[in-house]
Amino acid sequence: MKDATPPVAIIMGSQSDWETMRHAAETLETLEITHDVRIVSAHRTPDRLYDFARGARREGFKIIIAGAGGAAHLPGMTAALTPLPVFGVPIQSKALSGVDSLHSIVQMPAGIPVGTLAIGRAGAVNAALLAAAVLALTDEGLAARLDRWRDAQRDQVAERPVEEV
Ligand code: RP5
Repeated sequence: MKDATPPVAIIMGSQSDWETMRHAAETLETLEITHDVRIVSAHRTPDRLYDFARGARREGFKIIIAGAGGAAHLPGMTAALTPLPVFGVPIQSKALSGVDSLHSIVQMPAGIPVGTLAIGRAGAVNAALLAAAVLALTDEGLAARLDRWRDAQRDQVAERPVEEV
């Protein structure tokens, strides 16, 4: 029997994006949220993008996290092709430090939303946490895990700074 489709798809424009996007995957794993990870390039594999995005809802995905850098059209084109929520992660590019990626992803025209996160690792982690928060609306077990994750994060913050050597 075929395994059930996981609720979250993580897609990225290139193998080189994985160094950033693995933080989204690791965060989902910490929260026990199953996910699929794929390389889908808006420019180099446009047919793969079309097939994935057009079929994502039918396949059973609920949320798509899309990371891309530079001329980062992947999140926006994915959002144009599926009604599923799309969270975009701007990859920190070498030439322009990710400002190019951020501007490419964030400036969507009214009517096709992409929930755009911060550049780099913070964006990847937060995309996973946002996906978790959405899924937790209808999953009490996940809601409890997310509460515990936030409690643990809070408990790690010292009251006062220490001298760093
Ligand atoms: C984008 O081009 C990818 O998302 C990646 O961030 C960037 C560079 O890709 P590579 O040349 O490293 O494959 O499409």
